[in-house]
Parts: sequence; C-alpha cells; structure tokens
Amino acid sequence: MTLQIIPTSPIDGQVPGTSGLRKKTHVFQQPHYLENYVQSIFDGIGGVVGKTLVLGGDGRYFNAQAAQVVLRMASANDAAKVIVGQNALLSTPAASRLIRKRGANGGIILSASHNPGGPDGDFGVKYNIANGGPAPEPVTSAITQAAAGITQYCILTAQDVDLSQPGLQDLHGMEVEVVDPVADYASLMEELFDFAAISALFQSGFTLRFDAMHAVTGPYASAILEDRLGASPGSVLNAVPLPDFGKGHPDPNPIWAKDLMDVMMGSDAPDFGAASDGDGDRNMIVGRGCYVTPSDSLAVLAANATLVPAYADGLKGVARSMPTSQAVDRVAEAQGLDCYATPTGWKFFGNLLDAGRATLCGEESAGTGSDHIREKDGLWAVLFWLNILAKRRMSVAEILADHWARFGRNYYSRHDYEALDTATAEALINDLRDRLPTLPGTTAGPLTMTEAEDFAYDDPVDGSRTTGQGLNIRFDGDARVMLRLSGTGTEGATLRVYLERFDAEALDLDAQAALAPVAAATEALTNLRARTGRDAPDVIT
Ligand code: G16
Repeated sequence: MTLQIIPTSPIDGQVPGTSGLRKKTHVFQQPHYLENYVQSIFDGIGGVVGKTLVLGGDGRYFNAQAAQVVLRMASANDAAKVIVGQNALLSTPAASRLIRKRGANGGIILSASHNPGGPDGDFGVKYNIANGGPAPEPVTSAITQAAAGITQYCILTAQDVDLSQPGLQDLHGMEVEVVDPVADYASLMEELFDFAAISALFQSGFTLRFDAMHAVTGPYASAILEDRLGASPGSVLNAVPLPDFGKGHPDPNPIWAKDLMDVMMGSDAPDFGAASDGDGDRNMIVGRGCYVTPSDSLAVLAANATLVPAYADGLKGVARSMPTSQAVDRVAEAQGLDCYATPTGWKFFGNLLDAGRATLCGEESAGTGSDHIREKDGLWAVLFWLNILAKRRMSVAEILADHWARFGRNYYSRHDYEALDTATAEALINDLRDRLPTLPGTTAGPLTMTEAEDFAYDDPVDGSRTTGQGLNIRFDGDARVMLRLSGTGTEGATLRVYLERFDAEALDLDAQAALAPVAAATEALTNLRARTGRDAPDVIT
C-alpha cells in the first residue's frame, strides 16, 4: 500500500444541486472526476483527519467501484474510521440513521436517487452532516469552492477492501467497519410503530404489494414487511437491487411505477400498494383504486399521527416545501400547530427538526419524513400508513374521503417538462420573474391573479435567507401555480409546474379537470407551449 498525492485541476460543473452532485455515470467515470469531488468534500468540511464517516449507496452501476475509491481516499486523508454498509449498500434513510446512532462526523451516500442507473444512466454523490441530514447551503458552498480551487488529491494504492461480510478491517491505519445495512434501521422502525397492530392487520387477511423497483429498499422491505410483520411472501416485488434497476426508472410515481398502478386500479387489487425509489427515501402510496398524492399523504399522516406510538403525544409542528400543496396547512391550523414552508430540498428541514420546531416534514416530490432521522424515508411512510390502517380499519379510499370531508380538498398536480433547452427554460422563468410585480389584479386566461412572488425563505432558526426558490402566483378562488427549474436533472433543464386549487365542496373531481383553469392560466401567463415546443408535459404526478 502506498500513499499517493495526485496533482489535479478543477473540473467544470462540480456544483452540487438540490441533493448532491448528479451527473451521467460516464461523466463520473472520467479520470479524476470522482476523486476531485471526494477530495473537495473532504477539503470543504475542513478535512477528515481523525474523523468517522458513514459510507454506502443505492447499489447502482459504479456504486461498488466508487465506494472503494472513497475508502482509499478517506484512509489517505487520515480519517479514523469508515462505517460502510455490506456490499457498499445503504439506503439514504439507513445512512442518516447510522450517522446519528454512531455519532459519526458525516457520511457519503453514492446515489442519484430516483434517476435511472447503468453506464448510460446517472450517478451521484451526496454528503450528509453529523445530524444525519443533507449538507446545508454553507457546507455545499464550501465544497463547491474547494472543487473550484482543487490542485491535488490524496489516495492509497491498495487492493479492494472486502465488503461482503460484516466485521472490522484495517486499511492503512484506518478502521473499516462493514455493517448489516438493514439491522439498525429495522430496529428503529420497530421502536416507532405499533408492529403488533400491523402484524394483526396482516393476520386478518390484509394484502399488500410493495414495489422495490429493483432498488435499495428491497432488502429493507423484505426484512420488515414480510419477515417481521408477516405480509405474505411475495408481497415485496423486485426486491433484489440491480445495478441498472432492471432497466427501469426507480421513481415511485404513477408514470414510472405503472405496473403497480395497473394492479392497484384492477379488479383484484390488494388492499394497499406502495413503492420506493433508488435510494429508499421516496415513497408512493396507493389504495385499491385510489392514488394518494404525496401532499395528501403528508396531510393524512399529520392528521392521524397520534395513532403511532412515536407521535402519540402529538406533533411539535409540521413543515412542507413551498411547492407542496397546502393540505397539511389545514391540518396544522385545525390542530394549532406551527406550519413552515421551505424551499425545495430536504436540507431546509434540518434546522427545524434539530430545533424541535417540526416533527413531520414532506414534499410533493414523494418525500415524507420525521425527526427520527434527518432524511425523508420511504419505508417509514409506508409503515406510518400501515399503522394508521391497522388502527382505523378503514380502506385507503375511505381514509382519504374522510380526510377531505373534514378539511376540504387541495386538488394538486405537478407537470414536468423534461430535457428542455436550458436557455429557453431559463428565459421563460426570467421573463415571468421580471413581470411578477405587475401581475396582481390582472387576469391570466380564466383567472385573476392576487399575489405573485419570487419565493425567498428566511430560516427561523439560523436567520439565513435563501432567495430565488421558485415563482409562486396566487389566483382568486384559492388557487395557485408555482414554477421552478429542477435542481436534480442531468440533461438540459426540467421545468416543474405545480398546480393547486382548494375546494371545500366538490371532493370527487378528477384532479386534472379540477386544475384545468389553473393550467389554462399558466399557459396564458407563460406561453409555455409555443416557447418550449411541447404540447404536453412529459410527466404528470
Ligand atoms: C431531491 C431532494 C428533494 C427534492 C427533490 C426534487 O430528492 O432531496 O428535497 O424535493 O430532489 O428536487 P428538484 O425539484 O430540484 O428536482 P431525491 O429523492 O432526488 O434526493
């Protein structure tokens, strides 16, 4: 084993987005690319001398090789210890849990989340801090700065570390501890939820189908849902993580989890369907004949939280990202809870959770979580729903109908226009931003605008201000649209259009029909079709 100091120079584009650095896999495989970024993380956090890190990934193509690079670089940079998931696997929530439980200084998660994997797919690297959460803005800025000024990186030349079995090993003076990726996480879930009630639900004949989408949640879901809770064998589908996710797109939404949707909308659907994404932090909830939007899911969890042992004493507060529907706001208002609206990105919830201001958080992008860790958590959301169903003994559709009858319904949908020409997408947003001050009081298609803002967030805990987080336009009739460019795509620009309209009376409309006036107003406001040359969104969630 020898320590090498390799001269290098900055590489364009090494700037983390909404959640870490995501690029095409072949970009990460270029000489020095991964090494430059890993060294920049180490330099950006003030070095790793004597520190303990957690390491794991979602099992996608290049995960195993990249993990070995991180280990050799951590050792060469004098880290004391790396705790790594067996076979370099850890779901994002399990990594967050491990960082917190073991008091690690931080962790590196190898994942591009729900983006497809494989040689032609995407790869990603995220850094999480000691609270277990995604690096906040000051840390990502420091990493970006380090990447922009990098001149060398340190790495060992060494054989690969055997990550196939749990246990302790030495890598040139650094301890490598290989751990079972599932055990700690599964124990935490057992502490939070009423496993006896959920087991009894399954014993009563309740049926479940969980689609792990060939991604990292498979081993977790099999161990918890089938082995511990007694869901019938085979309830978890696509349970073995594959490097290319079975050539699928591991994004749990009605488009990419279509097989599951077809089953759940069919005549002999199981009682409950769910799916998770590449790295296990997202979730999709479906009842028999009934899809639950992530925004409604958050609201239902908040309204029923006291049925879950961990939240039996009530919630400290709730938080949602700004584009997420205001369904949870109505629950918060009814329960007298504080409700925060943050920019998109789980990292913005960290301070609220650490400060004990919020217990539950959620995003329209299929993420829900709580203060049990500092990441969103797909399987946790599934268990939360199962706990509610076990206690209330109603169907998913009945629970939703009951919820809307109490609180009214926030019709909601997101329309995505993917792989747009970046300049075109940026011009569309910039033009609209320039017009914001003139919009209130004027009409757009069938609606009149009442407010228009370029969303900025003042963090109530650390006082920081984050600007330019999306254009939020409100219409009369309790409707709004928000537009922003995604920070997780790897090809051109993705324009996200978030549509919402509240209705206290008509609770059973088709969501797209209910939102048609908002969509028409948005088209009138942006001239989106002509400007992008697109007739329809690529993805509707
Ligand atoms: C990430 C972030 C989420 C965010 C989502 C979408 O999720 O962790 O907080 O809502 O991206 O971001 P954007 O709209 O910028 O594409 P994940 O599951 O991809 O890590």
